[in-house]
Amino acid sequence: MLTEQQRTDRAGSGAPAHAGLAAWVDEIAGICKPDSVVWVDGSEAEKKRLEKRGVARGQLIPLDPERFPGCFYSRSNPNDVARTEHLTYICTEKKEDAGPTNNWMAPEEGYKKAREVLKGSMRGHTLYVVPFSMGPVGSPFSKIGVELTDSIYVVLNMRIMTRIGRPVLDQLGADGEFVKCLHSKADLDVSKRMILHFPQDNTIWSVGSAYGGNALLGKKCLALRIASWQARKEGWLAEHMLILGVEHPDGKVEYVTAAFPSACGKTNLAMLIPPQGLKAKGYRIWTLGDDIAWLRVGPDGRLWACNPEAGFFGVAPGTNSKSNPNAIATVSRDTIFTNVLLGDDLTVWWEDGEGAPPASGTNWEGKPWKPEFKGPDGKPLLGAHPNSRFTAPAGQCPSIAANWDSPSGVPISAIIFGGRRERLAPLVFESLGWEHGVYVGATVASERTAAAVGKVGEVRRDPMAMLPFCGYNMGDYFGHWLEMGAKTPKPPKIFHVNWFRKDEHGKFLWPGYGENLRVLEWILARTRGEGQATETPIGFVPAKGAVDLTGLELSAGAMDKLLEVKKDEWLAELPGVREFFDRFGDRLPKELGRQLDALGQRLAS
Ligand code: GTP
Ligand code: SPV
Ligand code: MN
Repeated sequence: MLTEQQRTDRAGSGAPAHAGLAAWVDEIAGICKPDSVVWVDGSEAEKKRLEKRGVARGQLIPLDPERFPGCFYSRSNPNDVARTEHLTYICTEKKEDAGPTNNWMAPEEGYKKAREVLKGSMRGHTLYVVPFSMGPVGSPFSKIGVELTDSIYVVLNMRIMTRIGRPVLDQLGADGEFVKCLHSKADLDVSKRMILHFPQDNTIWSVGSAYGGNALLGKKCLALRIASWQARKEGWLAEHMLILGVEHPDGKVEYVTAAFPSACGKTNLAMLIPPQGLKAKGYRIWTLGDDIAWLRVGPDGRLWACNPEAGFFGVAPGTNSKSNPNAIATVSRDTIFTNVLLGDDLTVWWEDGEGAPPASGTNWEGKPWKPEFKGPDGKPLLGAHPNSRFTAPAGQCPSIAANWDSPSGVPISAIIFGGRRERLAPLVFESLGWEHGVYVGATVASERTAAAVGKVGEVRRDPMAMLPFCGYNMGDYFGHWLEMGAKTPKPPKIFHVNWFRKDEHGKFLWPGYGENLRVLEWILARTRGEGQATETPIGFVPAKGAVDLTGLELSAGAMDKLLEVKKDEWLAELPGVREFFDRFGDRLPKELGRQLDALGQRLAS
């Protein structure tokens, strides 16, 4: 317990009037034993102090102030460069409540194991207290968290990715509710790494990692795993989705959300620039979010979406001024680059990046690097890790919507699911209605990417792109989706896209990126009851000529291949779906079983 004097001192140091928060910080400090505790206020002066300290401690490297003003480089431990799904746990009282797709640990055991690692883990370090709001401070969508961390890198990233500091404490008041987020790098030992979620205690404990989704606890841990649990209880949705607006020539803007698995194109789609051939139509795309959307039923009976984040933590490799000019402009200043190539001239570069690489530098592993160097496999030595990232404020994006941080969110016309599949899934199809749309989302499959540790390329089921992020039993989650449709008077239509279908030579059939607007155009036409379509067993696909291909040179027959629905291939997919569904036992909503049977019948007839 604190003495009165300690309380007064703390008030002077920026600590809150919130007794519960103060007591919790004391408790954690008692376990981790930091040399000091600093309450983060979010000010500019504080940012400068932290940057200086990060540089002095070798955690940050300032980049060339001419070419990258306000930017820093950071390299995480080579064993710590992607989310570790196998070390991520949902710690509910009952194992069934975490469900068959999550790792589970009993809460008592989770706390005990992590406490062993946390004991004294912050000796010689400072414990930073970071109050943050997911969503605009004070918006009915928003949730408050407080992250305790021993990493300056985490504080500076949280400063970009969320709203932090004083205004959040003021909003929290003396007794507001908050998610208790504890993060300690500890000694970055993989064998002691664990990312634990205690949804019943509104608590997250992450130890032994300093990488993105493992350590920036507002992002996947709070805004998806804990929030999905809260959303089910409170009747809304927390989803792994981008939000974008399509402005029509008459100035009207329609909004869509899209859920694609990690590293499958959300940031790119959210920042899309209309291709040359469609320019004449006068479209503009506005970015509202690139990774997470929280959706609620609005007073008008539609679904409204809000981006709980305030920045982008985007994949660097492949980002260049041809694929994503808006992202390149966004990261031109005040950005943190993680695990890309650091040039000796204090610039950064990544594979398929912007311009020529530097003559020499240090790669993501800390190895000397030159363009001609080869790795142990005889291939060019990678400068950047495939999951290297940039962290940049959303407001810096040239396509950011004026209303991107509107407290009421934006009304959604279409929900799009998608995966990365060489075969099977056509470029786009429309579901037959909400229930079928939920089936389509629940059966999304995608090839693994470098965003998580594991075998890249392997196809796995990734329902609603939420497999690694749903904080409870996914059978119940499907049920919640079905209920949300039933209680939304004017639900959006649900679609599925696949930008990644390949030809027999292994080349992408669809050019993707900006050209994806052609598909969005058809999707939005369908939501207005326009747009020609052909009904197939899996849903509606665009009729011949219904996707505007003006100015696009596709190889002969490519569009037919892209829209082809092969009954035998889809039939062959069904046993795998059934097997997946069976894993949920009686937690699987009956409706999904009916949808699967009905699809089987449509395919067989
Ligand atoms: P997370 O941040 O991990 O959630 O990823 P994301 O879904 O935002 O993916 P992102 O937009 O960063 O894209 C990941 C990779 O997919 C990059 O290498 C892109 O170049 C590539 N990509 C994005 N859009 C397309 C597309 O339309 N076609 C093709 N072929 N590749 C794409
Ligand atoms: C993802 O993997 O989906 C990301 C990056 O957006 S991370 O923050 O690491 O989760
Ligand atoms: Mn993501």
